[in-house]
Amino acid sequence: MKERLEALRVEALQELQQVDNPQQLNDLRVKYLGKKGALTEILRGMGGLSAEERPVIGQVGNEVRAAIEGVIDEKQNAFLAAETENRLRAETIDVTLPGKALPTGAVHPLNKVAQEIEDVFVGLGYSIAEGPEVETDYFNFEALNLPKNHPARDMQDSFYITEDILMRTHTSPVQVRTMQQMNGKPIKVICPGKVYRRDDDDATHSFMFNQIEGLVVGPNIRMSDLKGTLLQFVQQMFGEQAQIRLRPSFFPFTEPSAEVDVTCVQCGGHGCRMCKQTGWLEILGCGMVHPRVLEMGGYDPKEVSGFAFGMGVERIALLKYGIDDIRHFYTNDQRFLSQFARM
Ligand code: 2NL
Repeated sequence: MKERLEALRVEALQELQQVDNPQQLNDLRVKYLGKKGALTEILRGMGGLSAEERPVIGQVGNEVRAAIEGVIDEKQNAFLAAETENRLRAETIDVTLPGKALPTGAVHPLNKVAQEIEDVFVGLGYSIAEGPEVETDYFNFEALNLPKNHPARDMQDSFYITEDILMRTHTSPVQVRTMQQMNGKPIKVICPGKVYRRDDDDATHSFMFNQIEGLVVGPNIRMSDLKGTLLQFVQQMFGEQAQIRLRPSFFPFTEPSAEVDVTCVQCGGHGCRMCKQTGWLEILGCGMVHPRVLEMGGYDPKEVSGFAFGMGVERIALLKYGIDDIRHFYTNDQRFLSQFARM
């Protein structure tokens, strides 16, 4: 019996050496150590042994079992270790690999320039006011001193919805609404937004464009306040070297009125193709609020005065980025737009 046990040990250990997967290992465990396994089979014969032989054979049986179990555990651990290593290898991330560049969006250049303009005036203490794009004749024209048969009210020039309702042609109606809401109190607002005019589109005109108007109303507001404000704006927008000049002009809602030029952004004022050798570029219109407009806004022109200005965002953006055609802003060509993502 002892010889059979020793032979079993040798056979089992030999066979275990050949094992190369967990399934095989488990099959051998059953084959040698299971309830109906080879070792159990041999030890079943212990009933026929003498009292002296039984403990000796029992001892050998335990040793053989321990030896086989030992090798099985060893193999088992080796399989486990290999499996863990494979899993870790599969999960390993090389953090030094370059990342994938994801396509990112960017703010449209017009919105970017509008934001910059707004930031300058917010920095000067202005509030921002918005209003409807569909307006009544009263807010768009009448309250701005453009009487019923004024040429600017020509049906040919505006998008009318009914005889009395139209797409606003400037953001001034927002300022009229602001004046009426402020009940005679001082005002310092800018009004950004889309405006609509029946123009044929070309390099410098569009039936829809973005305007920013400003309005300041209060005691002793002077033309010098207007000039200082506009110089501050222009220098923050185009650089400290920028200068302005005012030329007399006419708007029905301001008196006096002026057109404002900035020193050419291309040549700095020496004269070049961009400024047609004048050294100046026109950037906005302005003036002192007409007394009748103050009155219709609920203000007493003997008590307060005000200045106002209006500029086209497209025009400022064209100058700032040296773009030659306003239609680039609306075509949405990615080759054009993506250039502003990095600026
Ligand atoms: C331009 C010129 C201007 C105004 C807008 C204004 C508004 C009120 C009262 C008086 Cl409520 N004036 N706005 C004044 C002067 C010029 O815009 O060339 N815009 C593109």
